[in-house]
Amino acid sequence: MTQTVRLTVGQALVRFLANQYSERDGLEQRLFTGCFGIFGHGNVAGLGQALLQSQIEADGQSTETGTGLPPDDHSLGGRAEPNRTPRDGELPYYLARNEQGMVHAAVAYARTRNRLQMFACTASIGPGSTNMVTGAALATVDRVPVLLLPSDAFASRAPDPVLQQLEDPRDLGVSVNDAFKPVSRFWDRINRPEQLIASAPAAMRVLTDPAETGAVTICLPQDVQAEAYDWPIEFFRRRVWHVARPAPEPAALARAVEAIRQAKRPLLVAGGGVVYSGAGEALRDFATATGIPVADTQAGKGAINWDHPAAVGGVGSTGTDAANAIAAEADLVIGVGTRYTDFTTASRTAFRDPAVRFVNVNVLAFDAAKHSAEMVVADARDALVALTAALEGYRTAQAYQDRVEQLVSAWSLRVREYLTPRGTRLPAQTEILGVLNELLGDQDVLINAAGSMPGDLQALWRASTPEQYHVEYGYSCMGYEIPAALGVKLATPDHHVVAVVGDGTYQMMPQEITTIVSEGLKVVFVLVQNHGFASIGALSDSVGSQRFGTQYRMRSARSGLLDGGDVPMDFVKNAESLGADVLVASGIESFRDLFRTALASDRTTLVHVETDMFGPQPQSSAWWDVPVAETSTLESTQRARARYEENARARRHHL
Ligand SMILES: Cc1ncc(C[n+]2csc(CCOP(=O)(O)OP(=O)(O)O)c2C)c(N)n1
Ligand SMILES: [Mg+2]
Repeated sequence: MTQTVRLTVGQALVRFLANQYSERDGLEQRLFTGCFGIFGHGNVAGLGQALLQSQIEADGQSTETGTGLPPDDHSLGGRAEPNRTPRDGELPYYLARNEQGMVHAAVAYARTRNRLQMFACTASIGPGSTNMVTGAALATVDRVPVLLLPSDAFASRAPDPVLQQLEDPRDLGVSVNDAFKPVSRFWDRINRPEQLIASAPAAMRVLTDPAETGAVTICLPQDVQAEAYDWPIEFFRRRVWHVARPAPEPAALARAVEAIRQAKRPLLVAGGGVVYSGAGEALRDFATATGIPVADTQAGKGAINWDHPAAVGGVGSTGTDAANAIAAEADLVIGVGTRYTDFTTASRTAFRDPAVRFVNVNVLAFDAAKHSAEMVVADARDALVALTAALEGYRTAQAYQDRVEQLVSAWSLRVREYLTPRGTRLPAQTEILGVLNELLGDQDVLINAAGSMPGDLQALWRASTPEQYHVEYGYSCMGYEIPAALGVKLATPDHHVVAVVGDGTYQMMPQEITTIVSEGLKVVFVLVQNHGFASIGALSDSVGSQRFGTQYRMRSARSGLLDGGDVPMDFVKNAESLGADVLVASGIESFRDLFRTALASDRTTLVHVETDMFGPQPQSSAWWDVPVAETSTLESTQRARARYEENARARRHHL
């Protein structure tokens, strides 16, 4: 007879998650480091009770928590050494402040752990759950695993409509959690306890599959979470998920090799897949052996060190002039682990040789097939090693290598110009980035996601390792940076974690600062205060919309518009009130000093620096397709439309 154990669905899920492991290259580790959560009536008695019980059982001492104890000395200072390495059978709980923030933190954690370790997130029903939808989309777009456990209305429907329940008169099976379907790689709802036996392993498979991974959503009706069932004991056995390195098919590899051997001006584009695969060394060896230049995307930056002779920097709309010149002339593009977003292809204008062909190496066939490429559906590291071996004797011509070198050294001079302080009262943002690039070590982490900084960073940041460069640009989600600092710090506690945050993005999601402080973690924030949207302001200008609605100004009594004085929002007091130390810099030298102070401090610190919204910023040689009004009474718009039509002529399909 099968041995069983009687547990609630919440208890069974926690026990199951605590027994999952991942393995790649012989390294076996816990798949789930913990569970972020915010409790409400949807999960407090279900998953909440189960998380508490797992913690108490792991303590093995009493059946009560330590909540009655007085707070320790560290409760305000953030000096404690957190030690939440999960114990056997335990899923440590982390209290976040906003559900979107907790998903961002979980994603940042999983990205830093190369998708081999991750978090679950539990939310109450209704708003708590739908707050996670944006985080789910980010995870799925960026191909980073996170397990989402939104609570759902009663499966029994007995008390319907329960507080916060959406009612659809045509379909009583619909809930707000159906909104997770398009942004999840796997979606299920557990209406009967035993459904979890099929659902949980299926979810683990997707989370640990390099091609399919993203947000995985298991909706848990609040009555079912607390319902007991007799679970077969084997359901909770230790389970190891082997993270695959699919090998390249010999025939596909041969076709790729043939295409590369014929190429005179090949260019390799390294995407995030190179990083997740740990293919940095294989990439550098490939480039050294073949002389093929390597450009990178936002997610792939650092996979090749910036000073490698083959490295040409970021490619595309915010790329370097060197990479874009080479892309324009390339007769073969080798895309490795990239999904070719519009920023990478400069909205399909980057690759201009009429006869350009593509070879794509990707674990996901969907991406490998893009631009009518020769498809190599395989792990990036193993495919690069195989390609390097099969290409023995092949090398690009010396003249081509010389041209690459010339373009790169010309670009280096431009970089120096942007990073060098100009001595103005308000520094340019690029000067700030220059100081950060100078003072951060190879394993320290810089975080950014939205605004004008990702573009400047892609063009100017010199990354020696991929760990150093954590820019979320698949979803470019304002509000990511602060919660991401929490996730990255949990993943890499021994290194500095620095999030550069725009004033716009800060106002979207500052509250996880409190979570960081409450966890006793130390990170550094750099708040770049330019009183509005430098990014969208410049974009607005370029499309003829005159920077409309892109500055934080008071509504003026005279004009009735938002063009009065600066809004007296006090970021310093705000960050202090959340528990951070704040240092206010004035000018670039003061910023350098205070940033050093912040690095040396053992407390979470925000360095506030005011910058010049108007730059200067690196002007890209490549285009980004943002349609301009076809008809307008504004001359600025009419001029922008003429420019748009001119640029759009270069846009092409690669068929
Ligand atoms: C959640 C979200 N809303 C809107 C946008 C569109 N958007 C991109 S950048 C930006 C302004 C960012 O302002 P700030 O953080 O001050 O950075 P800056 O542009 O000044 O560098 C906006 C509104 C976005 N990317 N994400
Ligand atoms: Mg701003």
